[in-house]
Amino acid sequence: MTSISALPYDYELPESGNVALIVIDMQRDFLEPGGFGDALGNDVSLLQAIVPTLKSLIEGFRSMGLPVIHTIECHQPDLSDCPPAKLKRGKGDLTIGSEGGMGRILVKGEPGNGIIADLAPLPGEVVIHKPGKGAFYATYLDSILKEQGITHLLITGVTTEVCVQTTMREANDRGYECLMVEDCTESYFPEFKQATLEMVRAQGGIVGWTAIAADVLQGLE
Ligand code: C5J
Repeated sequence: MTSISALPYDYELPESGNVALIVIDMQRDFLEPGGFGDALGNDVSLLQAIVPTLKSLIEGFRSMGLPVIHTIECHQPDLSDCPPAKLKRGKGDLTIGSEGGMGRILVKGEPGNGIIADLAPLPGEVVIHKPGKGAFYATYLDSILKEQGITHLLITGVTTEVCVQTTMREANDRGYECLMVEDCTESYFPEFKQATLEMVRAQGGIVGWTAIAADVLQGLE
């Protein structure tokens, strides 16, 4: 039994082979100056700050032969997979499909839609293209995890209160034991990150656990 020091109490893994690292939406448009997040007036340096720690965690998983699964929030070029409600949300000039600083916003294959170079997926790693905030909605993620016998998910990426939290809640409802890695997730709004971490682990871990990356790596070694 592997045990990771976590909140609200230690997180236990029956066998290390049952765990996957989920890296949510570490995309250029959310993290780089000139991208969508920046154009909306957000401070992207907040999100960039987690990259070194997340990179170490990803490399730790790779060195242990454990699966790393990446996600990308994106839509088809004709936006046929974008619900009208999502498309018309917000009142700014830039919306999904608009021409942004790094190509069309949230459109599959555009430069800004890709994962940042520092965290580029390795050949053979699963990359889930997701039209929703959660990584389970309208994707094959659940089948891929089930095929590989994965029961435990360590969840990272951006933004904490949107795609990361939605994915963790979707996973929890599907029966996965989930842990959010505190220093490998970030929000443009620090108070939203803090609130998310607290609500996840409240009431005895109602959605799951939280822990820092160093404790995750120590527990898995
Ligand atoms: C957002 C995300 N915030 N990856 N996407 O729209 O959290």
